[in-house]
Amino acid sequence: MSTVQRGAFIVIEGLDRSGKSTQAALLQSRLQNANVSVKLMKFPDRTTPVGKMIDAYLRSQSDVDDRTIHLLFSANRWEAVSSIESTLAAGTTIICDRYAFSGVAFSAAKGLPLAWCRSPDVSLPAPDLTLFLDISPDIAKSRGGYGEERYEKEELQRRVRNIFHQLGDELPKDGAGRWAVIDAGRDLNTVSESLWHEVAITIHDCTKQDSVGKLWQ
Ligand code: Z5A
Ligand code: MG
Repeated sequence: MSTVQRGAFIVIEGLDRSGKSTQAALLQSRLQNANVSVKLMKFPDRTTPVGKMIDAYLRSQSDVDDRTIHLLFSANRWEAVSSIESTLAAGTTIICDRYAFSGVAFSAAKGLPLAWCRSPDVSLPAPDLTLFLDISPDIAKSRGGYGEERYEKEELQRRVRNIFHQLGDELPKDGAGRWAVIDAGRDLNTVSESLWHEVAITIHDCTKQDSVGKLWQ
């Protein structure tokens, strides 16, 4: 009888327009070409009832109190937990475009206390690897589409970047649950190669572990 080795839980984080969605899609096809079973996820997941409320807020079609929207972003992750756990247990690797680090970084940058922001996401499935696509707000601003949604303002993005770095500094730089900083200001293929290097290490290592960890516990 063979045992299924679990998939890796890989999160891509970063500022707006750092290339997360572009790189997540590239990573997915590269893994598929290497015969790795892979699923792409994205937060916010705007397709669920909670996600539709978030979408209306982000597109400034509704106003929601800062704490309330924070809890909705978190609820949008919690509603996906059973799917994340069963997918990983079945041996499929997840590439997740934004996660709880975005949740804390954006709300804390608006002025909410960091500890308060973190608490609703405590004990979510912990990523085996978080790839932080680091980019200066100036370069991000020069990329397509910037400025269309609620949070796409330069000063806020600077504060968000600092909080991301603070959250990343708490995580290990090697081994399980590590945080890898990727210079996302480079050309698409160079960034993609850096991500591939980190992902290959994690997929190799994490399938030896039994179950996914718990975030911030
Ligand atoms: N948010 C929150 O507050 N709380 C939470 O818990 C969560 C999120 C989960 C919407 O997120 C907002 O929700 C976001 C955080 C907040 N705030 N804002 N603003 P979203 O993920 O839905 O946002 P998005 O619309 O997907 O945009 P994005 O993620 O910011 O962009 P991206 O995915 O990082 O970039 P991209 O779409 O891949 O690329 C952007 C452009 O740059 C595009 O034209 C590419 O062709 C180009 N590009 C990409 N890579 C390169 C390189 N290397 N060189 C040159 N050009 C490039
Ligand atoms: Mg995106």
